[in-house]
Amino acid sequence: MTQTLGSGASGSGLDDVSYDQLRQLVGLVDHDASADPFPVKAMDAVVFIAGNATQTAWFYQVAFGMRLVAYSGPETGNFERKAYVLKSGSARFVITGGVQPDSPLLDHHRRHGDGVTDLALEVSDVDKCIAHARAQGATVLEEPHDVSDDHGTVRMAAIATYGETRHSLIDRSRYNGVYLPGFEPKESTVKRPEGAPKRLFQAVDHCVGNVELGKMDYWVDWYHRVMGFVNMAEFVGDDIATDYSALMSKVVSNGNHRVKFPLNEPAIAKKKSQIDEYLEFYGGAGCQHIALATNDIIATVTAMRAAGVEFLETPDSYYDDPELRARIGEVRVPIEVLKEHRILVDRDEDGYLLQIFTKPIGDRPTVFYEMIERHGSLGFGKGNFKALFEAIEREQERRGNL
Ligand code: TYF
Ligand code: FE
Repeated sequence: MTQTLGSGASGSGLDDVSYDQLRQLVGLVDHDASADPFPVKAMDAVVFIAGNATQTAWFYQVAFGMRLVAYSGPETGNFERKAYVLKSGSARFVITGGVQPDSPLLDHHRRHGDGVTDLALEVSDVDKCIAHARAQGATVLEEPHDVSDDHGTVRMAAIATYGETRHSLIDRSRYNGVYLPGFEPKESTVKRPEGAPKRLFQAVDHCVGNVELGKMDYWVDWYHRVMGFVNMAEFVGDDIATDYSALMSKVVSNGNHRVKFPLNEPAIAKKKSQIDEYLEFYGGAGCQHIALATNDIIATVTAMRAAGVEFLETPDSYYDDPELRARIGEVRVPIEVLKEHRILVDRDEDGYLLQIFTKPIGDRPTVFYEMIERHGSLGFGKGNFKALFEAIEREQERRGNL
């Protein structure tokens, strides 16, 4: 199959990722969407509010190797805010920031700091999704409406999810502009370093939400009812939670696993939960981390480190553990190479994955990133949870929040 997903109708060719590539990158499964009450095609965009969108857009170009493709702001007739659209493969980020002092974006930023305001979803039928969501009691923030320009028409709407986060629903099947009406094409002036990979990641793999204590099951049920999402096998239950993780976690996804949303809540454990730290500093529930799928995590991490990105440290003991070595077996590089780059590895019945986590990328200890390279595994690195959570707790302690 050579069908292309998630790049919209506007593909210049540069950003296209084939269905077969995506199947490997993010772990797709077969699914019949015809009976789906809320058919979701893909993430349309991860939309951020930043205290300084102009500089944050620069960060994603330099440190994450993303390509600037579009812009909207005072120069294009939007006097209230600036918005920069960045792409890497099928992944699209939109960085927004307030220009006028009374912009609601700045109020949002005052409450939450830099963070994700919208996990926008590409859907084939906005009206059908909204009718179903409304019948299931979801809060409709924007009714279905058309927006048009010379490049066609986009139909869109929005519903509320956890905290002040929203899901915009976007049907861009009748549109061939660069992003949305109101945006103009804009090219990066940042040059890719010599020898750097063409792009550092190809797709959004999953977007994790942190919700308040006791609310995880509410939101899992909400994604079942409102969006027809299904449970994925991987979860952190009571047993693991109190021993070392200090969190509980379940994963919901759309039918073919293209869109995966793990949901965390704090657990009462021996130490202050990393989820409580997030909730305190974000000011409530919100998006905790975005996992980005790469087909060469070594090259990706090398390029990101060279640009100054800081990753969590994994101790030597992780790599020297004979139990880990026995469980992991052969992977595409020697364990010594993973150790050199501090990349984590996990194996399950379907295959293995390589992953690494950045430190929080903003001023508040809230949003961070994961880079993930899948080789058959459809999981989230359950075997790494202990080592990972210990690394997160070391950082929490350095911040004085443990
Ligand atoms: O998305 C996941 O489930 C993994 C592991 O606070 C994880 O990336 C889970 C919770 C968390 C940090 C990472
Ligand atoms: Fe993750």
